[in-house]
Amino acid sequence: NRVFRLEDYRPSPFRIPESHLTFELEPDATVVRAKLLFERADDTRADAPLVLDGDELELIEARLDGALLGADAFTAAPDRFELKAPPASGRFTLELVTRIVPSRNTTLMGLYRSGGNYCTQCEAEGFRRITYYLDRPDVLSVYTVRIEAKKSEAPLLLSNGNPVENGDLGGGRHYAVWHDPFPKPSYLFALVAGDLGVVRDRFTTMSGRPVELGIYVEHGKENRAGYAMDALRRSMRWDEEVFGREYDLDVFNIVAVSDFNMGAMENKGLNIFNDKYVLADEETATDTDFANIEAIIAHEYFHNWTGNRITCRDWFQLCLKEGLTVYRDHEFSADQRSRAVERIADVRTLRAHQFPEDQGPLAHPVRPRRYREINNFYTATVYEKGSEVVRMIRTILGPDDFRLGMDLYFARHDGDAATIEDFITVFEEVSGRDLSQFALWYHQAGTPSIAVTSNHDPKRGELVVEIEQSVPPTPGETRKRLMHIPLAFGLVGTDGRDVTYRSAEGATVENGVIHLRKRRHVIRFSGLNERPALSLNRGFSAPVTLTLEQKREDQLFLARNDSDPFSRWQAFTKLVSDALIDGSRRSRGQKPLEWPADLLQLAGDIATDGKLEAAFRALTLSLPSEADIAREIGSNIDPDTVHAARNGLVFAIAQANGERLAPVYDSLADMGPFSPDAASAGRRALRNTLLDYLATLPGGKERAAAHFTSASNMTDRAAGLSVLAHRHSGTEQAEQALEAFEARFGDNPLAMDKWFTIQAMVPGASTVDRVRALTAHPAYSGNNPNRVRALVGSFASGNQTGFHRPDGAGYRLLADVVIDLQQKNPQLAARLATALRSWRSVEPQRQAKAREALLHIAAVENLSTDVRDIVERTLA
Ligand code: DPP
Ligand code: ZN
Repeated sequence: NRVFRLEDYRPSPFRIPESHLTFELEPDATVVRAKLLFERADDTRADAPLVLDGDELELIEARLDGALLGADAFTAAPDRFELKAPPASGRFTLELVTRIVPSRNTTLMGLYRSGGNYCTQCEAEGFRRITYYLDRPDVLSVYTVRIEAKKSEAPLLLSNGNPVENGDLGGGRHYAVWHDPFPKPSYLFALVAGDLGVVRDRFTTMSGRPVELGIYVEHGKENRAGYAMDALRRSMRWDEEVFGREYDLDVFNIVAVSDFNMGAMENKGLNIFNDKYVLADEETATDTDFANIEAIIAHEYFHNWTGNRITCRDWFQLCLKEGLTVYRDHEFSADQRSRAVERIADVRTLRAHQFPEDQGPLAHPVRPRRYREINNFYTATVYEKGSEVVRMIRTILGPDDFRLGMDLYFARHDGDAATIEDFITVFEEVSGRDLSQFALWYHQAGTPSIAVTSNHDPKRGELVVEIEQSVPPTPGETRKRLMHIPLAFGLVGTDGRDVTYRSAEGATVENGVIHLRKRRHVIRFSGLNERPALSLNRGFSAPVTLTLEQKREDQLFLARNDSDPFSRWQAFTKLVSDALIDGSRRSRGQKPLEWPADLLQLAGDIATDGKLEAAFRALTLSLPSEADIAREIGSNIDPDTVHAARNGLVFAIAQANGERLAPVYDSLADMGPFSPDAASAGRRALRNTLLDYLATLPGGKERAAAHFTSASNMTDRAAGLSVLAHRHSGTEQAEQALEAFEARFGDNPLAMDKWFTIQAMVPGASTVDRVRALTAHPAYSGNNPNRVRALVGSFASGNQTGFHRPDGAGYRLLADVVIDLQQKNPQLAARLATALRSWRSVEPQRQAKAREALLHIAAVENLSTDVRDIVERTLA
């Protein structure tokens, strides 16, 4: 199948200034009448035919300027419509009537049914499953949408833009008309029809425009939409205050649906959400759920400017809207919560998801140059690394020029389908800087690696820092160019404060940032009589892997004293990682585990340091995951030894500090009414993290059981259950807790997802069988993406010892699920299959089994493009 290449981009030969759509909704036969006004774009051949995209469409009728078209005037296949000789004037109206079957649409792309309602998902190429169209993001059109449906089945009729008209059609049917005055690409089209409850609010924009807000959920779930509404109002205000962006329609609606491939979708004026990212209350949602809701509500809302008002020229530019919008939602969360804690959490996510992608067979640049299936490029690289690149632009320019650049971007490109070059240019113009070398961050794949040594000369009062950069080869890119890497740093004196130096030579050093541009820099900091500790890549200013030759005493010192909390976390985590890598090696060699006493002591000191934010302590004490450690080890991994090492360190920290930890745990006991705010969530996080340690000590099982039983919110309850199930698997307490949870939440699918995930994550060889058995549980559904991800997805990506069972049973389970899903829901199946992407880094026996599983999938006949693309790239 076909490969799409960036260099093949050509502007569309036609524009569609107006699109008038009428939907006659029926679950088994929906008729779509599209009346499209076409204009030939002036710079093309006047005799070129008009070719429209389709996907599984059935054409009923075609009219040109009102006249029925004869069969010889066009060709229509399920995936393509061609008007052979468009009128010479170049301006004409084409009316196309198609029939589609929402009830049989299991791909969750186009128009489909979820929970008895109609909904749509059109990004990236789902609109062509609704009608024939120029389904590409650089064709912008003003949409008027008329929806007709049975009143009893669909009292609610929504689309993009503002409501203009509604009425009765007789025969129990009614209609509504929506008009969106902002030209938009087809991927932002949305329609929802059904019977839903609503929560309403109002927002007055900074210029005084009133906006009606609505969040639509299944009846009876309205009281779980309050937090999402609050997050929406805060997002709207924040975008005004921080980016000067005002909302632009009379209404803003959000609809929560239970069958959704992504987190949510930013359709103009009508966001459609996975209900997991709307519904929350203390009884059913964890603090993590609340934080995710806040972030995703903000993300989709922010797309109104970065994505909708300014969209992408083509799908290669996906990061133009996604990386930038992730950057904006990260900033929002940092402002709403604790900046340091958010940064640590974001970096953990980046390293857990983007680094393995960048270091494996699926590596691609933030702006890819080729794809076979665009659905497979909604990746951590495009999103998370894309956000890091924007963040680096701000680091290089400083906040004022960055804001000027953003203002210019909005002013210059409003209404455009833009490119990464457009984006970079505005920052070059406002700052007068040359960002051409920096732009490699968009064009070149792979995680740059930085090696650093430093040497202090007391006689000269000089600190000499040698820094070398390299970018490892990635698939299709063997030779790499040198990057412009902004490394934030500090030279930390004995009191923990940064010391000042007289001058720095050997690289551009400005505002606490070293700008690496060459392969090797030797930087001389002068005026330093005492040797400072080097704190490097502060705040993770550049997404690189850093090898810093540093004295252990400096690492311990920075972990205790660096004035930058992120750096303290980083220094501690580095010490822990090194210990865990060493522990894995010992475990592999069947040697006893040994841990440095100063590290155990440090962990206890952080846990009990009341001057540190609780959330920070919790994040620091939740040690790198087994997958993190495996990634650091890099090759020939035996996940069982990694597991043994990590468990061993948790136990050693608990043993060394247990007497200090228990009082802290007790002092954090839940008091007063629940609040999802960051400080309260931080206290719960710390208490729950401490429980995980204390659970390994005598009496720990009973403590965890009491924690679970007395929990008054889902955060504590799920944490208690998880500690019981993971640290005391198979015990009566664990089994009873699982049963109690099921009895209480059996009819709440989102809560049951936690139950599935906790069981899927039970370490050890027998979990494969448990996961297989759970696929037959009545609360499970192999058709619902949330269920599949909760059970099979978390098993494959989060359970190192279970998934990598030496006999390959974990890989086979994943392959079976992927094969079962690959036609029904190709997008979801392909996403699941990426869990095998790091197969070459495990030890040879497991590698062989993983390869078998991949080949087993590859051998399936009629493999969907999505899955074939992932499997073939993974095997290549
Ligand atoms: N819905 C996805 C997102 O907002 C794709 N646009 O990131
Ligand atoms: Zn997005």
